Amino acid sequence: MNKKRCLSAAAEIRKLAITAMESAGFGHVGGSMSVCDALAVLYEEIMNIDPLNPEKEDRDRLVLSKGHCGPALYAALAYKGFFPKSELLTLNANGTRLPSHCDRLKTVGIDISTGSLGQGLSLGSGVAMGNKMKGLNSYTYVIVGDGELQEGQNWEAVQFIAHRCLSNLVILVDNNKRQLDGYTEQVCRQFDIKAKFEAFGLFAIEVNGHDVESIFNGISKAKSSGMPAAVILETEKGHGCSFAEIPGFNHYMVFDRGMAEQARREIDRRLEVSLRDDLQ
Ligand SMILES: Cc1ncc(C[n+]2csc(CCOP(=O)(O)OP(=O)(O)O)c2C)c(N)n1
Ligand SMILES: [Mg+2]
Repeated sequence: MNKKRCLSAAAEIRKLAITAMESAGFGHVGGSMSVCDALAVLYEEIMNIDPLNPEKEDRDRLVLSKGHCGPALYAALAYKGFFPKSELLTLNANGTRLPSHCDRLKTVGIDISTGSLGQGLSLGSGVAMGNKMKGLNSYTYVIVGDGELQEGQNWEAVQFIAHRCLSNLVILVDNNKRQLDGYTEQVCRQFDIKAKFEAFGLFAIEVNGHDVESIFNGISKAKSSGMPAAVILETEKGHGCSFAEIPGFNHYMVFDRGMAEQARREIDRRLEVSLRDDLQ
């Protein structure tokens, strides 16, 4: 993998997501930031997609089951050229093609509509099953939140995924330890997420969800296991956005241009540091 390119992509996706939410004046900053590094690796290094042919049949699919983090996915799609970056400024505005939550009928590059938590894995398993039946060489990646995993429908889907041996499906858990109104541990403990997936017969691996190399290696191992797989991304809610890296409530934030500008400057500075460290 090209680490430098992934680091730059992650920084750009973070900045674009902040810019999109800045235009609305608010947004799901915490969960959007925690998933940016995974989106960078997926779209830059892993997924077979073509922005010039977004409907090609054998493309890889992405289901952002935590659909409230649409701005992060829109940022990744704009970064890849699915639509102009300037369109990000229409986030959530009347008549926009970029609603706050993902809508496959509105946005080019979105494969599945999401926002009602708990359903993306079931939908993704149907997509993976259909593609397997068609004999397509295509992977389906489903990103779920750790709070979202409290919903029982997920585990029904995991059972189905194991039963049908859907080795063309990779679940990515954004384990940012927080949900809407607090720490997941306090709201409803997840216990050992990896052990739970393994108990259903999946290959499971934990990786540092803010380290592009670890993410890449984790997804590669998941794919080469030949089994349905889960990659648990150990992340921090709000990661990389200075005003969201706080211990209190950072799920949904109202912020102004000054805060956004400061955050973008900080992202540039951190990117410079990581690129320099990487050269040493
Ligand atoms: C079925 C359903 N119930 C409630 C909500 C409201 N809601 C939006 S985000 C959220 C918290 C999600 O937490 P988590 O899955 O951990 O996501 P993240 O931390 O990545 O934002 C909730 C309860 C929803 N979107 N769908
Ligand atoms: Mg969470």
